[in-house]
Amino acid sequence: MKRGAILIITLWILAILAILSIGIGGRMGLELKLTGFYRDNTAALYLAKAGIKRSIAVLQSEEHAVDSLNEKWSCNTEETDPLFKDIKVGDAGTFTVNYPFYDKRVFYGVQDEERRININNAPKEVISGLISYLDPANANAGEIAANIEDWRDADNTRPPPDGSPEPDYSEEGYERKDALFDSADEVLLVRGVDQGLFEKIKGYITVYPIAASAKINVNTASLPALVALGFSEDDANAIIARRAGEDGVEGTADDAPFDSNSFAVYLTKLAAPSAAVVSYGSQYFRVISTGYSSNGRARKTVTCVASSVGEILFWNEE
Ligand SMILES: [Ca+2]
Ligand SMILES: [Ca+2]
Repeated sequence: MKRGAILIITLWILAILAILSIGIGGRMGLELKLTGFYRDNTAALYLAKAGIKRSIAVLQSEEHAVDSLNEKWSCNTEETDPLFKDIKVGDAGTFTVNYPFYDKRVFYGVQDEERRININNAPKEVISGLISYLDPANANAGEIAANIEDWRDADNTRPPPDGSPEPDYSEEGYERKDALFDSADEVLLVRGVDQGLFEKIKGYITVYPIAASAKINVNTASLPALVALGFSEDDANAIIARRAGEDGVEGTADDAPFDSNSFAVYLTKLAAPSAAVVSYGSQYFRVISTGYSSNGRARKTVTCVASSVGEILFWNEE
């Protein structure tokens, strides 16, 4: 009788222990899964960061007096000299640094910011020209460009001969910034810029460097950016055709970038403020690097803007 009771108690204890261990086991399984998830994500992030480091190293190794679309930082032909595509890092995984070129090709490399119109410092005629070209039905391009200039400059009156007060934003419920743009979408706060216009121009504008002056590289600028500078569409197309070389394709070995001598004939066609911002090289670059964990479970993209000497101006992880 006593022995039977002990047996039953023992069985109960075993049953309870079994239930407990199943519970702990389940918990451990979840925790292992979470740890694995964390490990894969961390690996992917650091792989993406490795791509940023590689990009900056390539930028630092290059001369930037003349920068063109076929240089190794811009468009890397991975068969001969893989720098940016599916680069293996130990057993952790790979990174790829790439971006879509204007014609939808994928370029393995980074983009210069000087191919875009910098809304922090471009002459207002250039900004107006960009809006007119990308949004031809917009009758207020000149006024919007003036508003953008008012937003970014420190004073509160328009330059002479106008001299009128800059628009005030009390109706919108905020104040005019009177300071440089920190991000491109901040331009949505400027009077006259709505979502529709922003969608049209956002691929062609930058705020980097956040500074009172910057250049536009005619060796990398898009057709809209060249027209914004003041070139006719024909001239802009001729510039692109010339720099593309004999094969007519940009980013290939036969590209023929401009320097100040070969561009002189075009430079004379520009008004003085536009001519003053033309350059043939670039100093700021946008790097989009994606890391992939080796088991294919995680991927992370780091986007950054860096100077040619490795200074970081913008950083985003997702
Ligand atoms: Ca102002
Ligand atoms: Ca070419």
